[in-house]
Amino acid sequence: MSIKRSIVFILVAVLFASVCFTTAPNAAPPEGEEIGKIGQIRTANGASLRSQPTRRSSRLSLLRICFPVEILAKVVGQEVDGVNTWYYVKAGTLEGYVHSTLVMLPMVPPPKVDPDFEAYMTDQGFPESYKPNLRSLHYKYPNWVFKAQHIKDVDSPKSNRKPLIFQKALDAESKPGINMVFRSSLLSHRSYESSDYYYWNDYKGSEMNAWKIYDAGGWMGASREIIAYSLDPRNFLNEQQIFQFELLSYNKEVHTVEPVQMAIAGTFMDKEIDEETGEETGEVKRVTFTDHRDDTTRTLTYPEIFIEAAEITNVNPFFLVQRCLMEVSRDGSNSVFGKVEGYENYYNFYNIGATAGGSPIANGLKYARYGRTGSGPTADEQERYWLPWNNQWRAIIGGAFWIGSGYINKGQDTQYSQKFNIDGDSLTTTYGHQYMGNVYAPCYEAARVYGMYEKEGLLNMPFVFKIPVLAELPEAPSPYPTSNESLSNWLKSVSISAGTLTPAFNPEIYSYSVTVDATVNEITISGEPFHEKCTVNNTGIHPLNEGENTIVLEAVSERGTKRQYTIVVNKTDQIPTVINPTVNDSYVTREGLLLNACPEAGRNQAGKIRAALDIPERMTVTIKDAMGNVATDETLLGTGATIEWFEGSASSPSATLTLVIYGDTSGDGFINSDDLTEILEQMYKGVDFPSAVLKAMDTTRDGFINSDDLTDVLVHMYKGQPIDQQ
Ligand SMILES: [Ca+2]
Ligand SMILES: [Ca+2]
Repeated sequence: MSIKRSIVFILVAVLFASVCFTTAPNAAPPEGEEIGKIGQIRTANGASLRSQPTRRSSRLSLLRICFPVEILAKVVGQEVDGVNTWYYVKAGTLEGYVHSTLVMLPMVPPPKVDPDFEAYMTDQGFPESYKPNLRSLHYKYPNWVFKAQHIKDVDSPKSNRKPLIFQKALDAESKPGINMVFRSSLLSHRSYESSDYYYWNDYKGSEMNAWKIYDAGGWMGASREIIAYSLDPRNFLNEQQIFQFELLSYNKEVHTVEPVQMAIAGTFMDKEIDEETGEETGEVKRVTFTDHRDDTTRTLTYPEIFIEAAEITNVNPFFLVQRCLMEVSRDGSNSVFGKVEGYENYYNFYNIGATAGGSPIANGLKYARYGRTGSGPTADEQERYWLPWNNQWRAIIGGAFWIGSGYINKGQDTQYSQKFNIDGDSLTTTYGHQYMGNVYAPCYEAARVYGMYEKEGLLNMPFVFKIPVLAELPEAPSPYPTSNESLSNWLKSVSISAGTLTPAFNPEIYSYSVTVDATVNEITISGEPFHEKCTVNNTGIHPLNEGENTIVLEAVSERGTKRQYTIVVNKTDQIPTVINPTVNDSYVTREGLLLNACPEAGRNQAGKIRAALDIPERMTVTIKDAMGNVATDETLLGTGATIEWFEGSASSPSATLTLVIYGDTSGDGFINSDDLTEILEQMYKGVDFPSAVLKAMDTTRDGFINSDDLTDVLVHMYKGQPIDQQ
């Protein structure tokens, strides 16, 4: 370990220990062999990031497949499956231990240049940014064949196709509803577009309310970043993920009998079994059957049948064998022995139609014998899929037709292209006809297929990889998003201490104006975000100059993205005239209060009060209830309601009256037990109330709030005797 790195290590350790001491248990940087490479998680089930190199230690995070990890050191830890090597890694912002078998290490470059392979790559037209990993792959697996698929833009003329630009493919694949991630995905993998993310539901506390859920499985829209990562072929040029590009159609040059023989070695399709002893006889297994095309009797080995299936259906025979073994296992299941009662001599090598429920195998054999209708194959099924599958040869070839018909024989002959149907020359609708919504599907499929070949020791087979090449790729491969921070930066409300926002506040309107008069020297602005981890800059007190004052509220998401709400405060030179308000109809004004609005007589209704006001020309009156909401004529007002006279567009009132209804302390316009409770709280607990409320509590007007006032309220409540309101 270099000195520099050691110092960094110690600093990181100190920071980590001091910052996080009270939270999760932390990994401590270990002594160990320095690695300093970027690997990635290779297991479909993900990998636990642990605080110590043991499975018993606490789990800091679950890292999903393909998550990049910087391997800082290699250490000895708990032995798992015979391996005691663990890596100390940096994964996103976290550091901890991962068992070494869960990490795919970067490829090793070849020791020297291979001029033939260089010429081959140039001939194929691979961009430079593809070449380093292809060199490493070729060095380790010289039998592998890499074909460049130059992706064409569907919008260019058919006769003169142009290369598809990466950003254009990304735009098309980023449209809502095309690519999805599962509900436990990192926040940076989820879309925050308005069609996918409901920012206004965040405050309800459950994040599930905040995303559009596409089906019962809880799928959410994928972020542009994870789509870019998944779409950029250069991210998958390692020995595992390259299986996203495995050619699933037949390639005569490499898909020959010998490798298929390798693929089925040791399985139920390999050697004859002695009926008596149950032991293998050493004889290669052969199948004798009637070829329905010319009614001849033929005998073939299983590898020969799979090659014939490939020749006839154009599906990769390795893929067919792999699909077969995945479905019926290496020892075979009852789907392939032709001995199930009622289905003797019927076969289903890929479990097609073996729907769950009841017995899947019986369902599959029912399909083999009777087709979809369950009462005998239709003419179409006989023609297209060779149903009924009444011998092994017909079942393997007919099933290959069935498998190939959906995607492979329509040109979508890689896992990648079944997910991203971006080629303009595709036989199906470009950007449509995508097998799955799950944006991670090609990664998982590649891991599964690679894992199987690896386990069987078949990685040296001559696989063909059809690798898409897009134009104008970003210089560096689009990175795997690792952040788990929110992007929500919408404001729920904005309040200002003077004037009125025009238009009224809306989280998706970003420009407002406010007019204030010459008496307003400063304005206080506050903003409340929807998301608890969103912060707001530029709130607080702003001094005002005459003319336009621009204030930009900046809502900053947890991840640091900003959303601006601009408020232009226009301070005029107007100085509002101060007037002495007059109210008719036996309402009483005293010391800024409006009195005698007896609730029993309905005199506290806003419309009735408004009708009694004297409103000079050029003035308007705003009436607000005790909560500060603008009242309509029907609103019943209580103590604390305000009546304000404004001159022209002035923001400060020329006069203000505050309503007091003696006995109504809660401000709702009724005198009842709520008010009694408040009076008791004031009397016995000294709870503080606004001055208008304190006035309303003193029904006897003697300057004290005591049992006399309480009696007035009780007598009013139980005997209906009005409280004097004058
Ligand atoms: Ca009340
Ligand atoms: Ca009193």
